Amino acid sequence: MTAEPTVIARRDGRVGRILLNRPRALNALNLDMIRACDVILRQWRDDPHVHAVIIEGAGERAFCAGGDIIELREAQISGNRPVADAFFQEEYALNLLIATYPKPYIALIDGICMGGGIGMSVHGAYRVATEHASFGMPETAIGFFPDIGATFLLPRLRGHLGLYLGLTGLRLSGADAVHAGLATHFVPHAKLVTLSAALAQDGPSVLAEHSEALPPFSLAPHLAAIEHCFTADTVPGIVARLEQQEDDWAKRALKALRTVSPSALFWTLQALRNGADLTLPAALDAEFQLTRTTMAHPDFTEGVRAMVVDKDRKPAWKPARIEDVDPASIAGLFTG
Ligand code: QUE
Repeated sequence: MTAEPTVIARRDGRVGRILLNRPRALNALNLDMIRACDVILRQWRDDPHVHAVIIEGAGERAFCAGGDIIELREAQISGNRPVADAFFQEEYALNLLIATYPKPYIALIDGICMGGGIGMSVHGAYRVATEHASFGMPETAIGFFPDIGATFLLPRLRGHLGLYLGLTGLRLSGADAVHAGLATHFVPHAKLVTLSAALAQDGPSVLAEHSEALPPFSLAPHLAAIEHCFTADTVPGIVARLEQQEDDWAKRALKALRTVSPSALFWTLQALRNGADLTLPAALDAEFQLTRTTMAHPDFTEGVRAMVVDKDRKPAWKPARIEDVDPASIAGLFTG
């Protein structure tokens, strides 16, 4: 018996459908899946019968939880640079293919959408989120950084929201993701099957009539504080401004910053600043260079161990405190 394919691609009416099909791994992307998506997207790009692409995740829980970081950690430990290089190079090339796709690319996001899952959706023209959707860029929690073009995307979100999301790794609901600009339409889970069939028939023009009015942005009361805190010059400066805020929102943000890798906060802040002035292709190139230096830092292997392999959620960061990170050691990661 052969294993079920991890990517299922099929034609349906006027659209091509891609199903990320690794539900037990929350549809996390491995290199085979990245290659399969690349092949089918190139084929459909030149197929006059395919007018749009719809991508979804299999199962109830996730659109796509990220990349296969356990394999990347093993590559790092065994010194297998070609495996890690191939993964990131091909993943980022796929992100760029989606961003420049000449036909409507529509992601239906009905569960967890993090990291590499953001890369498979947010670069496309249409991102439909349900009330089951949860968006996040949690890489600082594994001693990495928001990649997949996030160094381009996040600094362009309004009100410095991207700095807040990329540093803390905190999640947004589907409706909040529309407010933030990560998603484009909010559709109730109960209407998703109907919408999906209508999209196959009539294309993206049906999106508006199936979309729901948005509930208020849950971060609205905190936008001024986010702008104030996350425009500080340095990581310790951001922490100091959060410490002066009184409310529970600031306490949660501070707790998140005190939990993730201190070093990752420093290199993420720098990477997001740099990305603000780059094109998407240049940002992806810079991210690729940064994968090589940050993966070699002990916090990456330790972070993936603690959060994904052993799941003890108790990473031993080096250094352990934000106050002990040497800024000079961070600058060296960016000089290729
Ligand atoms: C932070 C992250 C990731 C994470 C957990 C974090 C991440 C990622 C995964 C993940 C999830 C399910 C899988 C898998 C990996 O978890 O980026 O292989 O099956 O991809 O706390 O950044």
